Amino acid sequence: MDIAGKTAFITGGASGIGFGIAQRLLANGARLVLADIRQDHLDEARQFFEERQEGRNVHTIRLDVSDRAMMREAAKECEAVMGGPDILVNNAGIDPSGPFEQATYQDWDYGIAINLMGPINGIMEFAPGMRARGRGGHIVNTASLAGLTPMPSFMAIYAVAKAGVITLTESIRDSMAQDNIGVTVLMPGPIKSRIHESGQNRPERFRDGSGFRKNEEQLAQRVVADSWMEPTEVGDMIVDAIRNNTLYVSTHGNWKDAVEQRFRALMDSMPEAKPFDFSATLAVPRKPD
Ligand code: NAI
Ligand code: GGE
Repeated sequence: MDIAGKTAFITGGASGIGFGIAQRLLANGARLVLADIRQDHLDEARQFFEERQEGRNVHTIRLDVSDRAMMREAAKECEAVMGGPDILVNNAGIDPSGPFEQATYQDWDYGIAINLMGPINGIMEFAPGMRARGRGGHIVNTASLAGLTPMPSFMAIYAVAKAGVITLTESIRDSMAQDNIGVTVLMPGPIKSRIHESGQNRPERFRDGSGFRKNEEQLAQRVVADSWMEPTEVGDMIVDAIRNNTLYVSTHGNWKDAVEQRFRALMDSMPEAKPFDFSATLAVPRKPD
């Protein structure tokens, strides 16, 4: 699809990867709605675009992607102010990692609510409008290479959510294609961002009873490495993926061997197929009364 003249709604669009995608979509002629839980990030992003005389092409909305009512209101506001969206980027996410033995239900609920249910909520609230407008479009979901690569228990909650985002994107592809809406799942390696501030972004209702408080404080001290990729470089990859309706976008080849090993072991575990018409057995009523 063409990007010029289209509206893009980007969750977590005021920092890091989302902000990099925002900059490159704007540079290619899109109008932006940036939705973010952090008002300070939104104010900073707004100022960035105003300084470049692009303020009229950027609208900001405070949103927690785990709040379905807020997501519904954000969809209405986007349509009213900027039209569309034609492009939905479900990118907002946090790092909910910590010693697995210390994880509580609060940590699981938090990690899944933001990193997996966030994209699901985005699709549930935005896809019907995108379909109804009949203009086609594109949906980008930010997962991670951590959703494909075998991960340590420290990252279990994150990896579960990101594997879900990959499967979510793959499994809605045919349905969205019926309405000329393409899908992309982004699987980044290390990118310069403020993901180490995740502790500040944990919604109030997920705070009490977390086992990861110490870990969040340690994470907050981590410094961004020069070797990590620039978010605008990721933005350029997403511009190409939207134009060409590319399903998978990986930013780094560094975990290829680990992913290959995983899939080789999976293939090796599968016996030779015996003739069996599975779809025919699904089609017949199983319990006649
Ligand atoms: P970031 O922290 O710089 O940007 C994320 C933005 O999302 C922030 O502005 C934050 O305020 C916002 N946000 C957090 N929780 C939110 C919520 N509940 N509702 C709405 N907005 C919320 O971090 P980064 O790294 O740019 O993260 C973006 C996505 O990229 C995440 O899904 C992350 O898991 C993913 N990712 C990041 C990688 C990296 O190396 N930075 C690598 C692979 C994936
Ligand atoms: C840069 O910060 C992070 C983070 O705090 C959590 C997760 C990630 C980045 C990413 O999603 C990736 C790194 O690119 O996750 C991994 C983390 C550790 C080892 C391997 C990873 O992915 C293959």
